[in-house]
Amino acid sequence: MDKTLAVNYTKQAKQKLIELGADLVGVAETEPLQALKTDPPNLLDSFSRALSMAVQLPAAVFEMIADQPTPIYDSVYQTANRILDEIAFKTAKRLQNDGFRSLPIPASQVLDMQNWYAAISHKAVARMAGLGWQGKNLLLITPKYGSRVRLVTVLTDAPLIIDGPVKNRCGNCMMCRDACPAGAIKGLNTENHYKNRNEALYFDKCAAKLDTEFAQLPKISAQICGICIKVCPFGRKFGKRSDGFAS
Ligand code: B12
Repeated sequence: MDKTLAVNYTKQAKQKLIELGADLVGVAETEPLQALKTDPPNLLDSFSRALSMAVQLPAAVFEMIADQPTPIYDSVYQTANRILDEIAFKTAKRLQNDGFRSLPIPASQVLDMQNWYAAISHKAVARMAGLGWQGKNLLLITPKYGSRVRLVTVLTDAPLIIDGPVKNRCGNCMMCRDACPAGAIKGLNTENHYKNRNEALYFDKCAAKLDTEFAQLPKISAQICGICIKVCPFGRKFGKRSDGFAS
């Protein structure tokens, strides 16, 4: 495919994803992602590109979270995963119809429950696709919605034009570290990405809080929390009118 054709094809593909319900879309090159642990290990071998997509979550859900996840957050979490899986499925089908090998990676499927690993990290893909940076909470932080997004990935060999990573904007902010109910966030910054989870988190404390405490609460069906997402200053202003209409 020549460059102009690839530029137009990428533009159209991204537009289609927005129409399908994605709020943010970006393209990463898979070559640097080969350093990630994937399942299977050769997952990326026949794919040169990864499309990353994010859907925003309703802000009011986070306003209701105080010190533990709520049943409404649990429901929104399930719905977002369904929407993302559907967008990824339809995208992979569309790219395949255009002659490109394409694989949707599930939004929230854990393959190794002991060590908490999926097929591939959506956050790493999203960061390389320019959707945001890796914050002190280890989550992807987007300039517009903060961490109030869920992510999905489609691997493909379509010659899409790649986007680049964006600069980390956490600065000296420690709001997620101070609010974490597990005391799991170390508060260290990274220019690119953490070498491993334990560089950013006391990872076992985070996983234990979610798995043995929050996931056991009534009407909570998964290892969710939401507190470091809620307190992050990025995304807090989004969805709030400033023209007096709502007051
Ligand atoms: C298993 C899992 C968990 C486990 C383990 C979490 C973990 N950090 O690994 C538990 C149950 C503890 C958990 C908790 C949470 N999770 Co979770 N989880 C997953 C899941 C299914 C797999 C994660 C995985 O394989 N991690 C492996 C590790 C090594 O990767 P990582 O955490 O991304 O960190 C590394 C890479 O990002 C790497 N990296 C970053 N950029 C680059 C670039 C290059 C080139 C390379 C080589 C590496 C690299 O640096 C990090 C350190 O090595 C993903 C979905 C998915 N497929 O990604 C969701 C996911 C990460 N979870 C998510 C969320 C929101 C949460 C919670 C907030 C719970 C909630 N929903 O309320 C907490 C937050 C925990 C935290 N602060 O990290 C979202 C994150 C969205 C976002 N905005 O970032 C995801 C992406 C689900 C989704 N579809 O949106 N989760």
